[in-house]
Amino acid sequence: TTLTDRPARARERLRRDAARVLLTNWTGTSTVPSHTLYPHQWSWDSAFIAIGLRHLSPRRAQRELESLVGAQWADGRIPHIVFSPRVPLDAYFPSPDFWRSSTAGRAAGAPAGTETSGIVQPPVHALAAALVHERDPATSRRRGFLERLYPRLAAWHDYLLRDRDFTGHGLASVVHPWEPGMDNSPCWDGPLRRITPAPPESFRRVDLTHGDAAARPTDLDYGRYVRLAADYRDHGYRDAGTPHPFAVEDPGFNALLIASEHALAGIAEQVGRDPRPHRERAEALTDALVRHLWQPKAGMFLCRDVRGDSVIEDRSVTGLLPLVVPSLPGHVVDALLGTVTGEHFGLGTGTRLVASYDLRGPAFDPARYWRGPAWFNINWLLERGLRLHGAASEADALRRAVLDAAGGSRFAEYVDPYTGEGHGANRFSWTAAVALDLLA
Ligand code: 9YW
Repeated sequence: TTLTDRPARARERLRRDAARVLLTNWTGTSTVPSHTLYPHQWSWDSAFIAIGLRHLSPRRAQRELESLVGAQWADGRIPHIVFSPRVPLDAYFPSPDFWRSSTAGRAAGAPAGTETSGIVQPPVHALAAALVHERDPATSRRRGFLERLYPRLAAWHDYLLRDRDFTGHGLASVVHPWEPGMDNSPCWDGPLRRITPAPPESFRRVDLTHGDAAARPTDLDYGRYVRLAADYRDHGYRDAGTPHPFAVEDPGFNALLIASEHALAGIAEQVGRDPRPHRERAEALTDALVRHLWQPKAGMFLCRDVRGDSVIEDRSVTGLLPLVVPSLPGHVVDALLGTVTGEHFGLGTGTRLVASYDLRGPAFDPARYWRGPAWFNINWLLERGLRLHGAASEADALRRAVLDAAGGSRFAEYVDPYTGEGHGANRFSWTAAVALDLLA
């Protein structure tokens, strides 16, 4: 059967259930990923949420992105969390009194009236803004949506390429495992070994009151996350002054920057600005990505440990995300398509959805967060990438599998890639959002 064979009633039920998740998780200005586990606004979550919300309310989807960029720092960074002042401090850790953005981040341009984290997440926002605009250009124009977003998105990309290019490769580095959005990926195990964890008694994990410890990062991971974030904060969140002992060139993060830079070219055109600098930057980034992170023997992109000056050999799904990049060399596309369906990711042969980590890798665990489970935002990106590069039947199959797993798991945060069994929070916003988008 194909997607269109899915009985109309089942599609309608899934659409209604997904819509209900997004309506319930809307706070009035933005959407929480989950009321229990993540009760504030998260940066890349908001981008995926807006992509789904545009089918329910284009205006609300615009506001989702506007409220996020409203917390942008003067140096251009879009913080990974925008804290809601209405949520108690002990509802999430690290809380605003840990990050202290409005005081510790003042020199880097943190806003005075809003508390945020000081790190970032993958730059998928310009892509989201373009898709939100396309859904209802008239409302977007009437509200001046793109006019307001364009300079902010351009400043965001400028920040990444100005302050985060540590190697001179022309790629952005991430400086904390939370930044690529894949917290406990086995790729970070090596670089993290150099970091002395903060003592366990110096912080209290709130996540374990909502989540199963076996499906979450470990205490040792958390100690290191805390140490890195506190050091960045204590250096005023200034990249030039911080040693950044954890620095990684991540292919997925940079691929999303490329896709967003292409989207920004389209947005520039819409608002009467010159799109060419964005196209040129997208092409330069694509060349740098292929030159520095493509690994022909692995048939995929691999991360680079900037401090250790070495390739990180673990195969993470981040290395397949460059499929969203339009102008990749043909041999790279062919190899990536082979890897998605090959023994390490097994799409269509073993797994239902693409796993977050190598099925054959030594650290693979089908239930532990970013060490194996399949994630819906990632599978949405891969569906798009497969379609972009002409693998229509694989894209159709993945679309169907995402919808089945989303509905079957009650919109779980992440699922076992083999069985589709849900883990983490349920009624998770981006899961509902990408399902709505794939149904549209
Ligand atoms: C954290 C909110 C975020 C996601 C990340 C995911 C997790 C933990 O939850 O991060 O405390 O920030 O790894 O990708 O954006 O859904």
